[in-house]
Amino acid sequence: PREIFLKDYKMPDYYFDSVDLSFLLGEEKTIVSSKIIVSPRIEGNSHPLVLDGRDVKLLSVKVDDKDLKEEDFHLDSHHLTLTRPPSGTFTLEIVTEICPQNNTSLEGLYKSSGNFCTQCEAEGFRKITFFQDRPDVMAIYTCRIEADKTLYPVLLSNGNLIEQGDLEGGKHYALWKDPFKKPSYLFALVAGQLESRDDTFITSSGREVSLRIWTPAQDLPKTAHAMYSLKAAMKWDEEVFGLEYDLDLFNIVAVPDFNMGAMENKSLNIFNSKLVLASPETATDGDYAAILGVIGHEYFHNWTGNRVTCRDWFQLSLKEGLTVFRDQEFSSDMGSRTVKRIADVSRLRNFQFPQDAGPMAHPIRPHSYIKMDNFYTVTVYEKGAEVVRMYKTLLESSGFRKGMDLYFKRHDGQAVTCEDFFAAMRDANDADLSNFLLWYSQAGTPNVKVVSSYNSEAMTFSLKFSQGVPATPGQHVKEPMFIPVAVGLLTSSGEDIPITSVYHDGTLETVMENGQPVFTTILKVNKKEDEFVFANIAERPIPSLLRGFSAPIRLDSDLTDEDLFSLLAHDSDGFNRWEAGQILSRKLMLSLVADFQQSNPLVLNPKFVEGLRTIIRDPSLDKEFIAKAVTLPGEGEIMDLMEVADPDAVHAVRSFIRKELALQLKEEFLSTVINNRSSEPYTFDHENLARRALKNVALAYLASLGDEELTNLALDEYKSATNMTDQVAALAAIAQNPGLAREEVLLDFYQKWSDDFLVVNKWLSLQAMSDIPGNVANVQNLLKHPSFDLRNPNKVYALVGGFCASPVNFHAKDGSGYKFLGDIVLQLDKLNPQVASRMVSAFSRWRRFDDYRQALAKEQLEKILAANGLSENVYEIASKSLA
Ligand code: B3K
Ligand code: ZN
Repeated sequence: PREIFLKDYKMPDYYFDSVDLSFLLGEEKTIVSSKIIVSPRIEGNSHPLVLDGRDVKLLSVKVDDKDLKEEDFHLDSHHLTLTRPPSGTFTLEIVTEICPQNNTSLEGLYKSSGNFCTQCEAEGFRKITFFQDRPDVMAIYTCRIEADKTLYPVLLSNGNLIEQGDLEGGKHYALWKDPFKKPSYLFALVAGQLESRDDTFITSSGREVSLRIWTPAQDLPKTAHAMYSLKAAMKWDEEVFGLEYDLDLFNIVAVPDFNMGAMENKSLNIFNSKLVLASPETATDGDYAAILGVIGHEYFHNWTGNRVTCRDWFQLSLKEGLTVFRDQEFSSDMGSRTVKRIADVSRLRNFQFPQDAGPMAHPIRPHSYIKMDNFYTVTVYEKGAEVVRMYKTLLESSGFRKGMDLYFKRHDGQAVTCEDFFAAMRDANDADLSNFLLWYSQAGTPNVKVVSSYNSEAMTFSLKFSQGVPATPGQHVKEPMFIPVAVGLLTSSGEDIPITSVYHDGTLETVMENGQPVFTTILKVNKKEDEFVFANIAERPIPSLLRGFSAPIRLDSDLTDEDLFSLLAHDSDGFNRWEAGQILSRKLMLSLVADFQQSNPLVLNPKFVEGLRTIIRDPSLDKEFIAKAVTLPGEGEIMDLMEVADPDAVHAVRSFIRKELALQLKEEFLSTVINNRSSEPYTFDHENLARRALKNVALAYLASLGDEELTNLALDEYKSATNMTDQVAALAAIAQNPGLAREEVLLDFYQKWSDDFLVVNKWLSLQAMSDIPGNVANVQNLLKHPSFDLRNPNKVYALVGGFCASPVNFHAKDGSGYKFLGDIVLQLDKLNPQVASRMVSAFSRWRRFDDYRQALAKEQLEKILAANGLSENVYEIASKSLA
């Protein structure tokens, strides 16, 4: 396998001005013809034209209407090379044959539930025809689709429908033209038996846009929330960024077999069904929220990704980090900003921080890759979004908007780089962003330590920061980063202290806004050691550090437990109020883990219990916030903080605290369950989803005790549930403990929902993630269950992915979990390398565990690497994990 480097980027020698595609969709094979107008980038250049192609059979190739002579081209398994193309602009016509029916990789053209669909990002277009399959080659496309009319009544592609009609032999055709230039990765085609939910949206300039969401007929009733989400996203992008939709038609198609969540193909978004279909009976609040976010995300790509795209795949975060940031902001504005921030930061800590500390660590703009698919990561996406968020923190909303406006003004219709985005932000604001670009090139999560001191005579309060970025593969020496730290100061009774001026680098900076003191200020930490001194501070304050999680770092402060309890009770920054509780929880869990390892008795700090009791009882707090605040950090997050990760100890401690809280806060949890029931029909609005979230967290605590009374309470909740949120929450609560109740309710749930594959996936994943001892055998059996299918990614993510997310069973000391995954990865790799590679990633942190487990995991990685015909996808993850 060959590694590709950012530093080797070269502009293409040829551009494609227009691409006319024609598809004859058949049951055995599909014939693809393409007619491309090719121009040399530099007039008179005589470079060969290298086209990418994979698993495509070449039927013919013509240049300017003449068959190309054998000596003028060269064909190998990955390329078609025109060795002596004409010197000026010319017409290239290629005919290929492909077999979508046998394409289990789900990239290129494939079949899902009898329908044809495509997935081209990143490099799937080359599985359709020979092409310069790179994002800096942008062209105007037409697409003619011909197929059997009964089997494939609906024929869709990008842009506008120009022509359609019937043909002989029961066939029909459609001709689509996309007026916008695009790279091949945004091409899409869908053909099948689908029906649409139709609606319209009037843009701010008065253009009427037809909106259509396509699914099999029986699923149409479940598309209402997706349509609502789409319209909300269109309106939000106009209001917040002044960005309007640019065509008269916007299509979304839902397909059950899809590697990722969704794809932003120009005007023809293709979605994994689970991110479109929802009804109160079958989808949870979590599903509703995910649909809102992802429908928004793909729609927002129309500007950040499609109108302005990436020069090369190393720049992926240019569109993904930015678009994730945009979808996060959208969801915040549609719900609770604080709770959304908490959820996003938890995700970052649980998944991205571990990646940044492991063998696959890479900067948000990687320096190299073997297989690009492996770099659609939490680092490129979620850390990328944090980097975009820091611009907004530094430049404020209005400055950020100016930067966005300039970015579109400069680059609409272009394929650009992360520096271009940076330059637009800087230039629009005349800002000094000094070494901010290091966020794009340095991997690893910065460690920042802060020491505070108060000087009562001078009435000053000092914060001394020191920072360091850990070494990561290929990057041993790091430079100090530019870190915006949002800080507020609290009095001992919890009030915000007005901030007027801060000394830094020997100068006194006034931080007033409109002549008024501020309550939060942004400290720009950008040296290895950096000190900031607040002036006019009349008492020793409690600092509220990194408000809103203003930078993706690990912060270590000298706050005492007393300070943290005070922040938990009073901080005016909702995020930091939650964070204070989390810091306390992390400390508590780590110290109990040490006790557990030394066989000391486990005792829960009563102050911690009282802190949570106050939160639960506080009627002024948002219920969803309370639900988050009483949820302990995940086991992965704690293992990530340990010298040697000990899954058994972490699991035992987390279970102990949960049970202890359930016992000591039983009255509070019981009344929470009782007071938050509702007989009203389901609505997905903040008040109701917050109510359900809190009730179900309380129920889970209570049911963790496993006694009969509380199990019966959960059973009653299960039986009386009128929506999936409550039903599956009650099921999960009961299923925490092995026993008859668990078995019965799991069986009942399956029998109720066996016809709904999305609900069945919840049933699979709930069992897969279970921490009941020896669960690997149960998961093995589920592999053989009629509802499971190794070719469907959602099912693999639910069952195999779910299993690997359960630390105790995946990391079982007998190696059964590792062996299970090793075997499955090899089977999966033959069908779908992208999915196999996502699964093998569960091994990548193997060095974090004890020697015994290390040996077992290593054995599996070696077994995988030794297999014949291993995909590049799995090879890259497995070999880098072992390196
Ligand atoms: N851009 C797509 C990702 C496709 C990845 C294919 N390996 C989804 C998204 O981020 O919107
Ligand atoms: Zn995206």
